[in-house]
Amino acid sequence: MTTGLWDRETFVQNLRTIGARAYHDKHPCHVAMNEGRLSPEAVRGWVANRFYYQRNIPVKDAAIVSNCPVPEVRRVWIQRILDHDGTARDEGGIEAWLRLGEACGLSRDELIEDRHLQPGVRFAVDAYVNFARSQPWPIAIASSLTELFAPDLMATRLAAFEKFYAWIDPGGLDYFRRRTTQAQRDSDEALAITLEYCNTPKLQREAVRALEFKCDVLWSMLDAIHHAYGENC
Ligand code: AHQ
Repeated sequence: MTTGLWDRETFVQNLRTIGARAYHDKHPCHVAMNEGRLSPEAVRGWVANRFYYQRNIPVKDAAIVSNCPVPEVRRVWIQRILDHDGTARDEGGIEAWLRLGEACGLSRDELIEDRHLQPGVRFAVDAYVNFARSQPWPIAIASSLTELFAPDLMATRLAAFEKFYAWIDPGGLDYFRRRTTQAQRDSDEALAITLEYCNTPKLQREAVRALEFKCDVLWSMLDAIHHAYGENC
């Protein structure tokens, strides 16, 4: 990569190049999932382990808000906490993921008590939360830019679940339905903030490295799930 401050187009292209190489839509687990090759046990293992990621997203986002001194950015970012926690007990993405678990034959307590949580998933997610707590807030926001690539994956996944996993109650798929639009809004906001506040050569390169780190977080989670649930995941 060249030295000096990148213009907007170059910065965006350098971020998108990371996803094109390393985003987890290319992980063999997701390829198998989207081709309908996951066993029910593997789907349940993925749902149960991804719950640990989902429940930690608002914790990560609250860390970013707590580190950010800019009210305009906090006002945008606090919505992400509500997206997952909801504004009442039976709302939000965490609740929707619990319902996905029930639709797959997992009890709410199995997810809430992390009964199926794999060590590698725990360590990858905890690394992400600690990254958000310890990095400068613009760099932590840049790490969420994996969502630039999420809308396509969400749409592909939803179609695959409806086509290949009819044993799952379709009502459990609401999380994926809402994420297609939420991920687009999220990534639009996160990209605008990253372009505005990662405004030195050093911060621009740290933003690209943050996206590489986050791709490794997501990839490592699937490696651990693949190790636990066998060939077709
Ligand atoms: O469901 C996902 C989600 O709520 C988020 C928040 C965001 C972040 O702040 O890092 N990233 C993210 C992602 C979600 N789902 C993943 C998937 O494959 O289902 C994708 C992941 C992402 O692209 O970062």
